Amino acid sequence: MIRTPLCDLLGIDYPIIQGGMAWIATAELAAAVSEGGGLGVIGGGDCPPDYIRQQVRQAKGLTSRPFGVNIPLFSPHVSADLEVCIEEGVKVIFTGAGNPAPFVPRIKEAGLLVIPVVASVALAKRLAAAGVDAIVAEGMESGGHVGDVTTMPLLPQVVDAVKLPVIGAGGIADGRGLAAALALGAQGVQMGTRFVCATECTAHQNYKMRIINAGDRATVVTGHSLGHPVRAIRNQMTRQFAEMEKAGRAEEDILAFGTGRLRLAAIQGDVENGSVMSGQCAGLINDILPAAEIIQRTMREAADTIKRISQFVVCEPG
Ligand code: TUI
Repeated sequence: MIRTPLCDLLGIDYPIIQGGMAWIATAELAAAVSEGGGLGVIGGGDCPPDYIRQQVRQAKGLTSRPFGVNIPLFSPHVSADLEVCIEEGVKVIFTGAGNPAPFVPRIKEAGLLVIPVVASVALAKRLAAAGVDAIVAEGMESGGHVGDVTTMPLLPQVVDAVKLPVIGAGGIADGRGLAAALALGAQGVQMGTRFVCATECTAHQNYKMRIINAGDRATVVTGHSLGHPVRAIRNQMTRQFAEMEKAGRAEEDILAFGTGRLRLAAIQGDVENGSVMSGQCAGLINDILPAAEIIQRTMREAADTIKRISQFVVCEPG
């Protein structure tokens, strides 16, 4: 059994948070993760407030346990989506892909927890000063929009920089990863790609199979030229995208080319022309399991890992 103060803050049994992936983390997945003792998170993406309300109500119908909503800051609906979460009594707001400082006072005044996902020490410090409740430090091994520091150096630097619970993310898909994150000072982990391959995840089967069949070098990052790097499994779409960037095509052409690609892969199952966002840990994922089993297995493996490595600690002679 591994329990950290983060579990008490969030009202959960195990220090495992499910990444709030746009178009992928629907109410069904979030509720299944929360029912399994972790924290489920609905991916708000750039969806309008009615969709968020429907998703939150659906999740409430499936679980009485706490869950969160992730609102990426490039959404045109951030304020309206937040108000819906406040009205509906969501326990915790996660943010990504930007600086949520302007929204922190409203979220705190309404009594919700706010936990930003950050990719740098600088933003972690700024947000700690703005009054957030915890920080997810996400290394560039993660899927989707990425920063430029890997988890191994980022996580302990964020832990040292803020006096808040820190959650490790990026490259974590099993109990060894959870044990490693705890060793680096985290109080828990956020896993996205691992939960795409949960039975309850509504993403298209083709998307899940691309992750199952992926090896260690299956993902690539495109979008550097746009200042918005995104990690996804290499396919026709990433090759065309990279060619357009290399050819120096106009930014608006590349943006137009990329629009709607995640939805195309996740909902329609076109995993050649769509964007199959995934972390580098795809190579570690070999099965589709109920969310509760993913959580149980991760917890068991983490405890076994900690026991195994503690055997290497020997007393000094004399
Ligand atoms: O946000 C994420 N990952 C995401 S969001 C997303 S949605 C999407 N949909 C379609 C196409 C593209 C994306 C998919 N994946 N992770 C957290 C994260 N935040 N990673 C990097 C950052 C970040 C980067 C720069 C946060 C802040 C930042 O600068 C802000 C500032 O003002 O310093």
